[in-house]
Amino acid sequence: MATNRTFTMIKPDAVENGHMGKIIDMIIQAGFDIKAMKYTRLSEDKAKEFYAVHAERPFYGELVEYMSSGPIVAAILEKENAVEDFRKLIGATDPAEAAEGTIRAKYAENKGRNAVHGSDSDENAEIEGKFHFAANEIF
Ligand code: IDP
Ligand code: MG
Repeated sequence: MATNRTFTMIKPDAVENGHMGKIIDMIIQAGFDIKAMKYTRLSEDKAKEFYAVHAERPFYGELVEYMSSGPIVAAILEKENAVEDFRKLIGATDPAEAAEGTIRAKYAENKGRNAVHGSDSDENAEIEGKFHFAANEIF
């Protein structure tokens, strides 16, 4: 059953490039309620753990280095059909393939430094949300 929640990170490139506010505004304007949010930084170990499913991929080392390279915004978002609708709002992994008007089309640098994360399933949304937030940080 759909939980109507998803998890996102505004990634280091987007924060560094000054897009944090515009991305949060797009998320709110698209109808997502913010249930939890923090400005934080992943340690190398935490980035390794978060992306463990990609450990065998050739870009894993690069991904871990990038995701721990600077501050991020982590957030839990709520909306009907949250996971699927948020993936639509962010667009394809590679901004060159992302639909016009999506967050990645507007703000991502490339396939690796692609501005935002969005959970790919209800199950992962829950796991990823709990990875970043304690129960008393979720509203
Ligand atoms: P997703 O973020 O759209 O779900 P995934 O395939 O789950 O994409 O990959 C996780 C993250 O790994 C991507 O968002 C991107 O930052 C990075 N990544 C994916 N594919 C590549 C690649 O081919 N080169 C470099 N980085 C990549
Ligand atoms: Mg993914």
